[in-house]
Order: sequence, then C-alpha cells, then structure tokens
Amino acid sequence: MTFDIVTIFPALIEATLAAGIIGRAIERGTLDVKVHDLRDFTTDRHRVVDDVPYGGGPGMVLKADPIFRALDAMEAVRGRPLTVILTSPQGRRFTQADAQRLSEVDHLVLLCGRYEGFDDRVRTRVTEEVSIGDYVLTGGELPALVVLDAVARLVPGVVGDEQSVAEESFSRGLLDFPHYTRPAEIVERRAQAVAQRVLKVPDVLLSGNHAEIRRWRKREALSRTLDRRPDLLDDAVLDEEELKLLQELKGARDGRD
Ligand code: JD8
Repeated sequence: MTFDIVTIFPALIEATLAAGIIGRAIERGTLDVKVHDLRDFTTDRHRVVDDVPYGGGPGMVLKADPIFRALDAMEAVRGRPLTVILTSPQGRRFTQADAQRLSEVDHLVLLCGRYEGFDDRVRTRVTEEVSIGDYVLTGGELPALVVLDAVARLVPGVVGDEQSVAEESFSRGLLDFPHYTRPAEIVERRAQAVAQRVLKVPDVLLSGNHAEIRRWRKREALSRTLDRRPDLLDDAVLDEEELKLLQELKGARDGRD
C-alpha cells in the first residue's frame, strides 16, 4: 500500500515513520510512504504557503494553489483519481471501521493542515474529512500519522502475526484483557509503605490449562469493557460463551449496586 503525505513539516512525519513496526514495513517494501513538502509546490521565490484570511481575523490560512499543484502532480503519477483524506476538527470521527475500509485501497493521500486550516476550496478535491477525536491540536500531522498507523497495521504483512491482528479485542468491539510477564511475583518496596505487598500474576495464567486461560481472558475483557466502556457492548460481536459470561458479570454487578 502507498501513502502520499503532504505537509509543511516533512521531518516530523519522516522521524515518526522510521520507528517500530511501520518503519520495518517501509524498509521491507510492504508499505511505501512518500512525504511531500508543501513548499515544493509553491511558485514564488519565498515559497509562501499561507496568507491572511479574507474577512479579517486572527491567524493564517493555507493557500489552495500549492495543494492543487501537489494533488495534480500525484494524480499525474498515479494516472487515476485520488482518494484524498483531510484531517480536521470538522471531520467525521475516525473509527476502527474506517481503518478497516481504508486498508483495502492501495493508495491514499493524507493532507496535513496547519494554522487555521486550508482555504475551503481545497475541499473540492477531498474524498473524506476525518477527525481523530474531540480535542484541539495545532495541526494535521499527528492526526495523519494516527490514520496512517491505524490503516497500515491492517495491511497484510505489516504486523508480523496476522492472527493477533484478527483476534485483538478492539476490532471485535471489546477492550483488551490484562497482560503479565515474568517474574510471577513482584515484591513492592515503597519507602513510605507500612507493609510490603506481593504483586502476583493470576494463578490461572500459570496453570497451563489453556481452556481456562481463554475463558479467564474473555471474562476479564468483558469485565473491563462493562466497567470502563459499556457503550462498546452495544456493537460488540460476542460468541455464546461471552454472552453468558456477560450476563453473569452484569448479575454480580447488580448485586453490588
Ligand atoms: C488539522 C490546523 C489547528 C484547527 C484553529 C488551532 C484532527 N482531532 C483534531 N483536533 N485538532 C485537529 C486538527 C487541528 C488542525 C489541523 C487537524 C490544521 N489545525 C487549528 C482549527 C482551529 N486551530 C484534529 N483531525
């Protein structure tokens, strides 16, 4: 899969993409990410990408013309219409379902805004406008990286273990179960503590009983989801065992409150 990212901060994008799973997928050629400096698509001597807003007011607006030139150049290379994603606070909320859907296309353009955003006429070339959440950021680079990360990790071959991607609980609509690694006991030593505590790994995980472990993980994932994100249960895809466990957990909970 290929991503073209247009930004006035190419170094920020490149540094982030060099690390971790995405970085390795780029090295292997499973992913191709081209980062374009918006200033390379200006035509004036000072490479100006922004201007004052019509109607007055504070802040600057990204000019439409460099964006149009960047998109025209990419379209000429690809030889077909582009799928252009714009990240902005005005976008629809970006979800895992969007990541899933976009991972099936073979090329995406991500436009990163700054300042007060783009000249609105840029939107004539935008396929989808998405927001990553309800908080205010200073620009579109971090949102574009979030979208790329969520989409790219669903592309076959990017994450080593295909099975873990398919089974991970968020894509099934649940929160993850708790994870532990060695040692089996940690003696907590805190300067102000009256007594020392021993932090143990749940016995079931050391039991070697894989049917029991699977069931415990299901229960924990459901319990956490019920506690922290009950809204997710409305759309979760649950098997028969999970539905039964959920009824039990809800029953135990009603007994308490
Ligand atoms: C793109 C410019 C900053 C936005 C004036 C300061 C997404 N969830 C999200 N929060 N913020 C963004 C986002 C913010 C951006 C740009 C995305 C380009 N800004 C602007 C409008 C008000 N500021 C985002 N996705």
